[in-house]
Amino acid sequence: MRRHASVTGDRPHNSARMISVVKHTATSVVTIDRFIIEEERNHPEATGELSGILYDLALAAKMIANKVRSAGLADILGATEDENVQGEVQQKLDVLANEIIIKAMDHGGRLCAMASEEEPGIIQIPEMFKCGKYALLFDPLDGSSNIDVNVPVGTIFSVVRKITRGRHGELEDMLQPGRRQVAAGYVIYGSSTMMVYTTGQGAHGFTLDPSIGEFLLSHPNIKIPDTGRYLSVNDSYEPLWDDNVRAVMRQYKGMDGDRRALSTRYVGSLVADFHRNLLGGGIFAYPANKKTPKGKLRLLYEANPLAFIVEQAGGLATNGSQRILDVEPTELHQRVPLYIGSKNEVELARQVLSGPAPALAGA
Ligand code: AHM
Ligand code: MG
Repeated sequence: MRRHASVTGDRPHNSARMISVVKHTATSVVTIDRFIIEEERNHPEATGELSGILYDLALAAKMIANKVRSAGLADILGATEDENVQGEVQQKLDVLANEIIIKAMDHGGRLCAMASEEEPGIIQIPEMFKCGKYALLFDPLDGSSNIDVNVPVGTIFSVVRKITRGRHGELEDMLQPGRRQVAAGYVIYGSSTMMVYTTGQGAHGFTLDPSIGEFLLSHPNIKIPDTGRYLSVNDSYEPLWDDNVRAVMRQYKGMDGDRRALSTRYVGSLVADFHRNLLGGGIFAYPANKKTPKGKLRLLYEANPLAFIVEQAGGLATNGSQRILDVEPTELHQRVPLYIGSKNEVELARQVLSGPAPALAGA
């Protein structure tokens, strides 16, 4: 298992006044629960509600991991007849993962509402439960078209503070720019199950030890290399891209300019592509194209949480002209072009995409 520098050794990003409370060596066994508690101690004003949300999400992740692992055996592969709000056919595991998260999160008294990529509107907290001061947004099972072929899938989540006054959460609570997130993370159900999250004190990764059912700290304070090795993009949309997008892709591939060519890797599961690039360095791009002028990925459920993590790891995320975390959401299921990963690669995308249309060789 890969180990990074210890938390005590690296000062987390944006909290100069933070005290280091997590004391461990590279071989210490630290559960996610203990890590969350120790992070919370950096905030004497904390009520423990955010920590509670993270525990519950870790529990939901374990339950989903269990379903994903036994998917082939349990004969639950294949599509249901329902279509989700995006007009896509839902896989059964999407439905299950959605239900697991709602059931794990609705009764804790910490959330005022939820929003899921699989549901058209806000999910309210049932009347019988207390409402809290946070809202949760999530993509229960990203990359679900890969389920049938045993390719990694993932869960992505984002937590924001409630800003409206009533008991229940409202659309306004959900439509906050990503820079206001208080926590975000993802779970990758791959050769092992990993959860990576941030509360703005660095990005930390935990690997599930299935023998004891615990997430253990395996990747404290993740840092993405400034220059990447990998390019993750679906090249089959090339005929539909505009010239600026083609120009930046040619540079990534070493066909123009003086950069070393990146290696292409595209799983087609955002979480898997993002995770590889976060650890190894690289850029994931889902550009706008003529058929999907706003791109495919969702600002609130996919781009914002991963942008929060990548920035905490020293990387960047842009839609081509604007930092993802500064994009003002106007609707729940809003899509956004996404360029996310190593600083130097994302910066190149920003420069080329916000510049004048280039004259392409052979165009
Ligand atoms: P989903 O949330 O419906 O699973 O769709 C998102 C997925 C991402 O995981 C992945 O990066 C992308 O769609 C792949 O799209 P494409 O097949 O167009 O390359
Ligand atoms: Mg998704």
